[in-house]
Amino acid sequence: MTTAPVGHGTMLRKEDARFIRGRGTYVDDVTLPGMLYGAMLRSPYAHARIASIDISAARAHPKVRAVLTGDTLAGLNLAWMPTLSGDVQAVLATDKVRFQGQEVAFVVAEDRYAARDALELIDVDYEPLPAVIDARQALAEDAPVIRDDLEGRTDNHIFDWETGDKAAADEVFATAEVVSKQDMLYPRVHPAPLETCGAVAHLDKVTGKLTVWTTTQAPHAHRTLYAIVAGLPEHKIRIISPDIGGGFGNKVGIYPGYVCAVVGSIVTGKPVKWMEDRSENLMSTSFARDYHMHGEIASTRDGKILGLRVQVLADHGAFNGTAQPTKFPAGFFGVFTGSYDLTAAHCSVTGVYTNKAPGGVAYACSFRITEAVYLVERLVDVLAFDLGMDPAELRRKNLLRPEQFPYPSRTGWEYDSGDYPRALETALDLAGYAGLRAEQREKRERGELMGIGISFFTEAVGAGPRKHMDILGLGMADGAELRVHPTGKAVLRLSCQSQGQGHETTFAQLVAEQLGIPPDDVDVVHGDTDQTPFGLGTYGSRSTPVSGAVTVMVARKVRERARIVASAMLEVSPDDLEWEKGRWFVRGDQASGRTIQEIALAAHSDLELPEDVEGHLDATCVYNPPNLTYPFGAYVCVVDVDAGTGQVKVRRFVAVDDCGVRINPMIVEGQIHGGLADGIGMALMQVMAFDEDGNHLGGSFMDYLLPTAKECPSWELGETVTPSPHHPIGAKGIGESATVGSPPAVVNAVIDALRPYGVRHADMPLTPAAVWSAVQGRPLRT
Ligand code: MCN
Ligand code: CUM
Repeated sequence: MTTAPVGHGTMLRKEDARFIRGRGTYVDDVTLPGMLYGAMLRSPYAHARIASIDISAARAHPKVRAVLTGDTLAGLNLAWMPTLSGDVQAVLATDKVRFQGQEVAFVVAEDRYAARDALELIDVDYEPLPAVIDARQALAEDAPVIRDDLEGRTDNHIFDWETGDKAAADEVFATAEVVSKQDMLYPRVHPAPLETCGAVAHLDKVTGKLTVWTTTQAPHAHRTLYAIVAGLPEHKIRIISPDIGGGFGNKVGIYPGYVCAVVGSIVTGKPVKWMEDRSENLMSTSFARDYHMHGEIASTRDGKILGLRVQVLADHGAFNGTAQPTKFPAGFFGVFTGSYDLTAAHCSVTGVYTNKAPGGVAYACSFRITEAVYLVERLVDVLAFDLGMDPAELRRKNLLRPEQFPYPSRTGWEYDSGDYPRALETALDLAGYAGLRAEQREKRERGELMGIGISFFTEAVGAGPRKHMDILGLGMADGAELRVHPTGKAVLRLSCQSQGQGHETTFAQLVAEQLGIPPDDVDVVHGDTDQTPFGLGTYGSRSTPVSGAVTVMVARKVRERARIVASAMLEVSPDDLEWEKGRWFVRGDQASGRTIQEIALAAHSDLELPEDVEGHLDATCVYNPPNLTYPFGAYVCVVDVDAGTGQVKVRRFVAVDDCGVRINPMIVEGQIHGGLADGIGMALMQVMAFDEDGNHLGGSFMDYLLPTAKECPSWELGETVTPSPHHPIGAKGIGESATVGSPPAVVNAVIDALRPYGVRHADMPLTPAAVWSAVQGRPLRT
């Protein structure tokens, strides 16, 4: 491994020094004097009216300090809280429970065990109601109305949204030589970070300041939400996001448990910790996907794709709590035209309530691009199947060409840069595509099932231009502050928040590259609203595109300030100075320079500076991106399927990613490895399933399966580098690319393997049972 003392390049992660020694500080490691513990009582029913709640026995428990119910919260006007999608969600149920696992009462006790024990002493009288579990039944005439709390509500409809040009798409389809159609489900899955969600809340009665240590990907946005919900001024709220043990979107929203910990602290006057267990995490926090999609693709007989038409039924659960920019109720699903040059496209999405947990986009989703990429990449393979064409050839024929960039998509996006054919060819070469097809032919003759799956994806990450994108009215921009100490060491303060992505390393590298100092001389501070500038946080792979950009800008600002100081030191005009990594020197006189460290010290000295220049190098910046960045990639997956058992083995996986300029190639590859494993999980083993009464069937890792090294091949990575034209160093996001791009590659490979059986499509997860059923011609329905 090479190490880069300055700037971009592979270097080991600074944060790993504490992580791999077990020395990180996670929320559950936070212990305060006099701290109490909260536990949540949850609904056993998916849909039931609450007739009564008797908390007297729980209250009488000797170690219990408080019991909160919906009624207690209603007295404080906190029984309901706003969701990130402009809906409301019950903090503790008052009228009804609307999904199994919903929060009903909160016990605060002297220790965790007493809190849990006391939950059993609470007596809730439920009157069960019929539940809506299948989204396809949610809009039926006789479907029970889930959200009767909303005034005038007579059905389970949330929104209708559409994008593209319907008339143009219909015209293309009316005259197309070939139209292929396919229904497909992207099942409900869960981000399942190893660290579950939790909070330690402490209201200091003397100062009136509320401090919340919490698992959040967006500390500043959370602070503003708490301010709105609790009616406290923002400067009286401090959100601290310590080390986070994986987020994957699970830690974007605010959960009832956080609010209850806050109220528990207000009521008892003590710090209150609440940490959910694994089942609570899986059953009640942000799920992902649950998109029922109908796709149609039109083409000429020789495989020129002309158009796409899509209808989606989106299951949003009991409260519309999806996290995405306000104007985008279906997230960025609108990029469903993918990486292809076509004439027209149209899509409509209908959101419905069901008796399931709220949430909706989490799990490395890039705001629903996961679903969009899966849809279009399956459709292209279905078309290849119908045309009898090689799927690589079909993609080759239709990919956008380099000269089409910046490319205005049919649904209103502007792809910033790309060289798609090169990425595809690089992947096919790495895989040895022709050889694989030859091997497959031989195996088929022997009756063995081998499949080769391709996917090509384009993402839109780095939300976003503030004028188009906000969350609850907060524009999607980020700040950075860079302080340079007299000795030339620096502190970078950021509004984004690492959950394992290595920001302490890569953001230090960004500053190091701009200032020409070692990355170890740059300390990165994030995750504390009292210590960092405002910004919207980390999700949608926006840290590099947005916070990365502002980091480079603030470092360049510091460099320019250093130039003025250097000009005073060298007694020349700033215009006569030239920058070389780490120092300013007088043009034409290499020996004359001053290093950034010398300049930093001089800036704090008695050096005479021009009147309008303050005596230090510190700077702040805010960045409102002009556009998203559009990373892309080409994946090839090779599987072997056992026809007797339906078992799928992923034998090889080639991933060629293009995220523009890479800051730290090792970290980028780690992000890709993780996302590829996610893809195998979703494609082959994961689904949040429910029975018809709404009982959750995936409440543990025995039922909800995570892929391990055993299911993963040794990843084969390649890369191309197409810089983003508008990002200051040409970087694009990478954090979700592989999770987005890999599921269709795996599914396409399995379907390709099943070709001898005439299988054209089967829904994820392709468990042995699902594969076996598909082979029998009776695909499973989730
Ligand atoms: N990077 C780089 N060069 C690039 C792009 C990125 O070196 N051209 C580096 C970045 O500096 C950063 C990492 O790669 O250290 C990921 O950067 P980016 O793509 O900007 O993504 P974010 O940092 O915004 O991370 C969010 C993204 C999301 S939304 C999910 S979900 C997800 C993911 O990151 N959750 C993760 N990866 C995860 N990885 C871990 N370990 N844990 C999670 O919870
Ligand atoms: Cu959508 S999961 Mo990530 O954006 O935190």
